[in-house]
Amino acid sequence: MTTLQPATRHASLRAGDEWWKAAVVYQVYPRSFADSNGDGIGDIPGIIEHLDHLEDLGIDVVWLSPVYASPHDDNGYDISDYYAVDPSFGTLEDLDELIVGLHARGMKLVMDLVVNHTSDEHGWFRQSASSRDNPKRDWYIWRDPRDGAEPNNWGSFFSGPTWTLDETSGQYYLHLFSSKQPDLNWENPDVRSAIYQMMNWWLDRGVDGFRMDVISFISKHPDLPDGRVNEGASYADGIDFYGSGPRVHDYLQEMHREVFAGRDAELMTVGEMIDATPEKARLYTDSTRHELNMIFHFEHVGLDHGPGGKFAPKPLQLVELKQSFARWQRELADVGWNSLYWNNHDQPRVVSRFGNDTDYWYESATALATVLHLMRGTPYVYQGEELGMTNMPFSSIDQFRDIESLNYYREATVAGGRAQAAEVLAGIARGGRDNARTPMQWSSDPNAGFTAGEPWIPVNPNHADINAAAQRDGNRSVFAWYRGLINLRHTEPVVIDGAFDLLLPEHPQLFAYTRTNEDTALLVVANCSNDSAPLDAALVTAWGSAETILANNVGDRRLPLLMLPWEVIVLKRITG
Ligand code: ISL
Ligand code: CA
Repeated sequence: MTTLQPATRHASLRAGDEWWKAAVVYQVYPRSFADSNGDGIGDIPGIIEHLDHLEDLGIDVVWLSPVYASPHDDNGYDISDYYAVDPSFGTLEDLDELIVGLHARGMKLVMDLVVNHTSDEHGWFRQSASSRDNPKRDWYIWRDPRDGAEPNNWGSFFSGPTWTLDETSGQYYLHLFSSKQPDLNWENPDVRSAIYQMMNWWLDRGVDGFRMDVISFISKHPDLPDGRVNEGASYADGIDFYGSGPRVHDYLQEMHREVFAGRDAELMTVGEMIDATPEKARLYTDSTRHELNMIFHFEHVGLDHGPGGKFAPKPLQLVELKQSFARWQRELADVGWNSLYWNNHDQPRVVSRFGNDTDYWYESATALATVLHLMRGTPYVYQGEELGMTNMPFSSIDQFRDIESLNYYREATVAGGRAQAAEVLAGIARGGRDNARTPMQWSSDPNAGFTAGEPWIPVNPNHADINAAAQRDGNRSVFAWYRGLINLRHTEPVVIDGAFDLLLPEHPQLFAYTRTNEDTALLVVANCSNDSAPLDAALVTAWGSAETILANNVGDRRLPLLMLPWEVIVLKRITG
């Protein structure tokens, strides 16, 4: 068993390289991380109690999902005050203490920035809705009815139309997400400067950057044209008219001038972009354009969506997955930078989704981690991923909390009747976001050590087996494997700067690639299937004499003629 070694920070960074190119980011979803006061909701003091876990893992940056004041229609992605911490999460002083605690351990804090929309309970929206001539009316997107109904035919991400009628003024307001998440009008310069001011306030307070929620949606096509309605759908997908809209690059460059210029060397920015293509990503992340350091695209996490969407999934084709990654690696090789992720608070757990969470739980969790982490880009680890946390065995609708799943269930069962209910439930059980939001599994104690009270969402019953306490000290654990991968990025320059080349692109089981720079070559080969896979004899010959086995998750061996199910091997050769 070749075990990856624990962390040494950043020995692999070369002079002139941006620090975040050698960094690994860990996402904390505060509601589900650790509850310090027994109210069943994770909070900031709970995070502070677990800083050792993050330090042991070796991560460089924490991305904290929203902790701002919020009515929690969408678990904090609906903000009612950007300058306040929600009491359910703690206080501003707690947040200051978290920043100090992270900085003292050499880690940074990146805040979630949700500025495509606010809560409808934000003071700005309250004023905007108060009358047609309120000075903040134009801070949101208001339109007259069209033929007595919605101004256009766009559908919301959370079911239903993107428009809600305000009875008082007789106008509709736009919301791409829930009706409690009205979209801000970025066309208005006062909106933009209020946002920049708020961002500066947080940076002055010591935060180290932002993960920008659906930031490619901030510039809408001025006419808000109708979209095409797919067969069987009630509403159109309007993304062509708000995804990377006409002024998005102006806004991001202005944001850079107003917020980041002069202090961006120590900071990090990453934008969430559902509509991103490699071509768009190059524009957003080309460092000479001064927009963002990197983006999250959705291509690889859409490959198992069926024609009916995320709640009607189809099997993943490994060949498509590899070729998608390879294309992004290639397109952002000379301009821009990739972010690498399997999981976040919106995605089902990868070991259940693309791996095998029963027969090959450890092997598939470590194999998938390895192929992701050794590509070029900045890897993101979502809380619990480092433990191989799995999807939740949901069996009834009252175990769900997520507005997206609940609205979808309501709409689909109304449309399809009771007969459809079981099928719809199976769909949200597999594809729903609550899979990522069950509490972090700290121990085999009741409620997985997450809370002394009643958790806001059920704990996965498998916490008796899968938990941090059981994994932290062992060598053969998913946690130890992640720690090793993070250390490899920190110690091997080739992981950061090496050229990426996909091998065996058409192979249906093996995910294999090399990374090469002027003095080192790495070979990564993973069998991403439940069956053994013969290896190409030429490859075995070529790499049979490699000096170092960096990692193997089934035993201490060089390239075999037959890769076991979910086996992964990483070899290193000095070439220069
Ligand atoms: O994956 C998705 C598309 O169906 C959605 O789950 C998700 O809403 C989308 O990825 C946008 O995500 C971000 O903005 C939303 C928020 O609900 C998500 O949690 C956030 O990550 C609205 O702020
Ligand atoms: Ca709490």
